[in-house]
Amino acid sequence: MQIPSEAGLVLRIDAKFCQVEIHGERRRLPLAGKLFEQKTHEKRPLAVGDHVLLDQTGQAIDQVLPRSSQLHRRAATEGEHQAQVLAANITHVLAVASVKSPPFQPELVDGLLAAAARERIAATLVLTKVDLAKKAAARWVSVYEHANVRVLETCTVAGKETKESLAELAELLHQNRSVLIGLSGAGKSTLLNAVVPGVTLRTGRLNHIQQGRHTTTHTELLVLPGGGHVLDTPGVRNFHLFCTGSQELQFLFPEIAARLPQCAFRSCLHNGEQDCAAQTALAAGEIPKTRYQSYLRMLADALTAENPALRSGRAPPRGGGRRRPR
Ligand SMILES: Nc1nc2c(ncn2[C@@H]2O[C@H](COP(=O)(O)OP(=O)(O)O)[C@@H](O)[C@H]2O)c(=O)[nH]1
Ligand SMILES: [Mg+2]
Ligand SMILES: [Zn+2]
Repeated sequence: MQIPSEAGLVLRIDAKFCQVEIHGERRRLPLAGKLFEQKTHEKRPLAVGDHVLLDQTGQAIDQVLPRSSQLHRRAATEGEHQAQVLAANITHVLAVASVKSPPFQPELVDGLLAAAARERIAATLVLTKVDLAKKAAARWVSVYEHANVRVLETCTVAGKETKESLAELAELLHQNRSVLIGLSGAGKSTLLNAVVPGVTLRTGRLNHIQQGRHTTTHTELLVLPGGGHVLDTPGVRNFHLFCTGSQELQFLFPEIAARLPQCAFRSCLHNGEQDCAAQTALAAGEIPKTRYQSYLRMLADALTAENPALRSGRAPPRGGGRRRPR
């Protein structure tokens, strides 16, 4: 996509203003009222990472240019049909998850990876604090190997640094416009401080975070010396996909979709159907349990969105109703 030279890059969004990099300068600019009037399915008119144009006076943001990619989730507080765009125009998603303190949350990680896959954005799982639980780290590495996900095992504690994986992370950061996303306290800001010279983000003591205090309070796109941009985000607790169809979902879980050709039904959702190869693989330990559970939870979500009658809290139909055999 060609970005016009007069376009600015949104680095940070505050209550009434945005910080924009434009013509090599950092400016604080308001949004023109018309941006709020356009009805879209998005919660806010623009996101960090957006390319924008100014109005004729050059004093307000007037237009948001089409995005090459976006990482979005279903807005937590709004209706089901609103999306929250966490980052626009990014080329790499870094799902950051500690192996311990706070505990690894497979459903959150799987939601992030699925959202990236859906937008065809490359993704890496960054396991942090491997010094605290080496065995658990190895287990998660093997789970995500099945999913063809690149995993970096990291530790930033002085004297125990995982030099090789931190160097790989630095390389990734310099080559991409990336977003670091995961639970609060996972170690995102600490990672950036460790691998990007000159960056000193505030990091938090975990006991503060457990009381619900985030140390990274806003999302800001950092321009890295040596190339690349990175977005350090405050923590996300959950990540629900926005408007993903039940048939489309399995293709975001490569190790599950790979079984479809062997299932009895061409449209198998691997949700209790007869002769389902994915369920056989699960029973044989060839598909990790946590990945399958994440898939089933997201499937229940997708089926509910497609069939509002299910919204009363009833379980999704097992076997997915009528199926056409092969
Ligand atoms: N043991 C251990 N603690 C870490 C490591 N990385 C970060 N921490 C701690 O985890 C806490 C949260 O880190 P922070 O970077 O603020 O997390 P964020 O909310 O994801 O940005 C801090 O107290 C860090 O010192 C690590 O590799 N090992
Ligand atoms: Mg932080
Ligand atoms: Zn199946």
